[in-house]
Amino acid sequence: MIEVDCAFLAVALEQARKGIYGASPNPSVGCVLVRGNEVIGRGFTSPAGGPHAEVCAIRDAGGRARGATAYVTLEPCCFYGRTPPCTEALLDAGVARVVVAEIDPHPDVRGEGMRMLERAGVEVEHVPFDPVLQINRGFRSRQTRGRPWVRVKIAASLDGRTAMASGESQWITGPEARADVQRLRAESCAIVTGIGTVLADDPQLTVRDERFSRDGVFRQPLRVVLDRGLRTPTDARILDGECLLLHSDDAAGHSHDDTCLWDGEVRSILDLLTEREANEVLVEAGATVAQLFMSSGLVDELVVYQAPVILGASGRPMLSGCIDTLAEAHPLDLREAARIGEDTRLTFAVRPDLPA
Ligand code: AOF
Ligand code: ZN
Repeated sequence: MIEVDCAFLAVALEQARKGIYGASPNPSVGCVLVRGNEVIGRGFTSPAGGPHAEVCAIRDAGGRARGATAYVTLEPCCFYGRTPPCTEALLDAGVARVVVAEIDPHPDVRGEGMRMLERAGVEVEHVPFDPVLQINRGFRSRQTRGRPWVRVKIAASLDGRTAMASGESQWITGPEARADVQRLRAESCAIVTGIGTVLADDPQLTVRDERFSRDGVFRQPLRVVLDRGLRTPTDARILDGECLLLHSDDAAGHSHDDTCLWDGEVRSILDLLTEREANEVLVEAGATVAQLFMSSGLVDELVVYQAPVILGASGRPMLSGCIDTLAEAHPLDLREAARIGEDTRLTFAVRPDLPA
């Protein structure tokens, strides 16, 4: 039975994957309704305010849901948020059995969705299915750790240089790697960079790849500039769209309307982003900001795109910090090495995995 359950949870996971570029701040959830081994309805989470996966699947089944089994990647919600509880929708539709892959870590749910269904006579089963956990690591992090899931991305040469001494850096990695970075951005609710990068590259840090739009609409991440002195030029491209400038208390004013006082700590950036309901955060910056994050103990993943080129010892380093003894070296845990065009993408876990 567990094998059949996992097979249908895998179909539900395919649905959940369709929602990842649009669901935040909600988790992306997939749901399939099954009757006699036949999938009769499919659904995934709509952008915030829209129907959840279960409601979409029930609608897709067009009145055939009575007596069916619902396979959901996340426990059905049981409270009124922006939308009514899915537990009620499942009961109204007459679903007989619900199989859940992950308990919803939201404090108003945490098993209560399952208990509520059970009390109403529905057969409920929690079948832990690890492949679903990755999709909502950001949502889970925010609910259980009170901070977003954090990824640092660095593009470097074989000898670990990110730019020439002059700052010249476009482009070290190839077009395929840069297209892959579009995916990292699309998965992120916020992107953090530094004033050095803004002044040197005038980046947009937006998602522009059609693969990540939904019906032609892009969900752009909030861009955050660590700009202690508020030196971001008023015509900087990063100020187009949602952008937050973090500054110190002796900074002069700025005409931009979204600025915030910042004490220089990574923890306070993450507190601010948690308040803004950011699930996943991407750091795309130079050596100073990358160092600030890597040394904070608050980074979950490091992604390095390594180009087959040597830039030499005068090039800029990946991180600005100096380490004197091997004992103080930063240990990393290599999770994946993949070839992306001519480059290599190395994915490292920086902290232990989140508890499920
Ligand atoms: C589900 N199915 O597809 C998702 C769920 O404000 P609302 O009404 O959109 O509710 C958001 C909460 O619902 C979110 O914090 C999380 O606990 C849960 N997400 N639940 O049954 C879904 N996305
Ligand atoms: Zn729901």
